[in-house]
Amino acid sequence: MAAEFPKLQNDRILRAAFGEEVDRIPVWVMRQAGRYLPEFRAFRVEHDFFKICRTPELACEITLQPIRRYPLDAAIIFSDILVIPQALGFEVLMKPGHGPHFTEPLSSIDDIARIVTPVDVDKELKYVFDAITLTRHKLEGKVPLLGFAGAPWTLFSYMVEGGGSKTMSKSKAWLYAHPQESHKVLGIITDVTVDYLIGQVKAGAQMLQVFESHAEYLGPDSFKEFALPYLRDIVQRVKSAIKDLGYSIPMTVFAKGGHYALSELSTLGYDVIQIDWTINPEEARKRVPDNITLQGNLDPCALYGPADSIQNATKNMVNKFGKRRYIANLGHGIYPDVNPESLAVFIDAVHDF
Ligand code: 1CP
Repeated sequence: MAAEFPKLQNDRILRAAFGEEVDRIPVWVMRQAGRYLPEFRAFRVEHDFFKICRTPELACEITLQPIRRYPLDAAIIFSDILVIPQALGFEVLMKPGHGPHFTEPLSSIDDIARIVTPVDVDKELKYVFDAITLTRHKLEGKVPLLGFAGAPWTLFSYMVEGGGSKTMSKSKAWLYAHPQESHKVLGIITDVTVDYLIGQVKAGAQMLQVFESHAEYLGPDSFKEFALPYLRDIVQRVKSAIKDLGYSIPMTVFAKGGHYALSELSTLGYDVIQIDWTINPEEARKRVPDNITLQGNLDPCALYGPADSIQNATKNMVNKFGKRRYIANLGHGIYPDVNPESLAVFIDAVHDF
């Protein structure tokens, strides 16, 4: 199937992920297709968020917007981590300015019976696979296309909280009051996520990232019990299945605020570990063995500074990571009120190395 896609012209990010030499440091940015771009905001006036996700032509168009504007080294398919809870039977709305909203979150353990499982991903998430295949063609081999999914603990916390939360106290209460049931739900999410990521690769994704965005709410012990085993399960099952299909695809894990678990994360089988801006890259290198690539980690707020300050911060960051086994990125998604010009300064500063 891969042979049907246009030939890849820029494989820097894949080479860096596998520890091969690169002529210049690859760079992409989380949420690179997003509200900081006027062309994205124009789209959102006309289209509901999940309608864009569910319409391959629209998702493809949004994915390509930042690629047209900037010399990025990867595209990431436009979608959201919450398409998995939707496939499990939850209604999720995206309220402009407020973020995601579940109409009926998991409010008691009896609600576990409402979860629709098993999920036929080829049917329920076909729209994502179609968007990936279309985008892979439309990219014309310019840069690799990344796929992604939310990690089980992060999705579980949304399914219980029903939206964003400052403390995650409802979902953490489940971990302490109902550990057995929590594991059951985490297992259900893991199974569908494995099928989903395999489906993305079959559809044309050339690299995969798993977002454990809510790692910061756990601690070493709860992460070890409720996050780590599922992150391991995902990488091992996906890698083994795609290997049987003849693919070799790098996988990245991002446990935001989870530095306390960096050593353990390094043992799971991911090729790349993304870090946020609250850890010094030199410290991260010490804790992660040198057969793993690091990705990150400029403070997204650095992009509010003037050009010379962005250039200095970027230079400082790259010097700390070193050029080998490195993919440049922000430490979290780009904020909606960043000036698009500032992103260009960041990308150029990385490439100028
Ligand atoms: O360009 C890209 O990076 C691809 C698209 C992408 C990705 C990878 C979007 C589009 N969302 C995501 C992942 C995602 N979604 C994560 C993991 C990464 C992270 O930590 O940021 C998370 C936690 C979500 C959940 C989510 N979706 C939030 C956070 C809410 C909270 O709890 O604080 C929000 C605001 C969204 C909506 C969303 N997703 C994507 C965009 C561009 C937007 C803005 C929606 C809009 O236009 O109204």
